[in-house]
Amino acid sequence: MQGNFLFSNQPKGKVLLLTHRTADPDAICSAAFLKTVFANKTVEIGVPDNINAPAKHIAEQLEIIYIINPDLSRFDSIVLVEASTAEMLGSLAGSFKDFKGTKFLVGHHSNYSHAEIPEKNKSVDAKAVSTTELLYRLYKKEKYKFKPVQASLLALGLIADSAQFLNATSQTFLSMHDLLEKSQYSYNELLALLSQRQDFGSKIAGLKSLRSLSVWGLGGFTAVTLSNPSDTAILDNLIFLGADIVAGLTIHEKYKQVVLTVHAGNYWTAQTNLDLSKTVFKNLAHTFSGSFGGHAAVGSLSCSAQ
Ligand SMILES: [Mn+2]
Repeated sequence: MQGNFLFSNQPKGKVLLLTHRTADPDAICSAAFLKTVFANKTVEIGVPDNINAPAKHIAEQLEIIYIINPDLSRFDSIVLVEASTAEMLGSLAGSFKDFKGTKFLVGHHSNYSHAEIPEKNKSVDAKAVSTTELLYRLYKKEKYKFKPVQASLLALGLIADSAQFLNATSQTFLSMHDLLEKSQYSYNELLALLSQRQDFGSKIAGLKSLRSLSVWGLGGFTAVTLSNPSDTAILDNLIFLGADIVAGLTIHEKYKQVVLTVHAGNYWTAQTNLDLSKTVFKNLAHTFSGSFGGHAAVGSLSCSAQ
């Protein structure tokens, strides 16, 4: 775990907690938790471009207010929440690069490309299953007294990013035990908060993306490929259905970007002992001049397309 600005060097002035593009439950819950612990007068949550269906549902239920594509120049400090590369900031990448205030970063991905952010302004741990787990551990160490809603936010990110404990470590269960005791919700109720309430259009898009699905038996592993999955939750669902490894290729016409996302199940990670992000995607990013992100069980590669 690197330098911990959360206690020693807190962001000053008006603070923006900025998630990655298409914010997911871990990103939105981490930002919402941080909003409750920062003492600054103005702390807002910003989301580049759009938010995914489960994160939107949580925000509605827990009354988390966020701004899509906020004006960055209104703020003195920006804390990136899980936005590990410039590409992950979508249409805000340019204005973040030009931002003159102080920049911070918190997250659990294994690779970060924001070289301009000093180490003392980063709080990252690739061993944490979710950013909320990282925040839980840090605040627990400081003997912080979690309020029920804070415990719920941290638990939600943890359940979501561990794919409902598919990628859990023994630490995840210890964290979850404590968070569940402190949360105002039961485990069932937390799962219901995470369940997607998709609109009609997204449901059709999600189901249609399964038409491109191919199944392969590769070296004793079940592998699934599909193109343009509407949401990365689909990849996790396919692991539940028996895939050991799932690859989705998404083409963002608007941003002229191609994104390859691979999710691996426990069987694949245990058998290969590979960290998808560090060992596979790092090399791919080098070969294709792209940027990579993720962690042991999730890898993503983003490249500019002509
Ligand atoms: Mn995460």
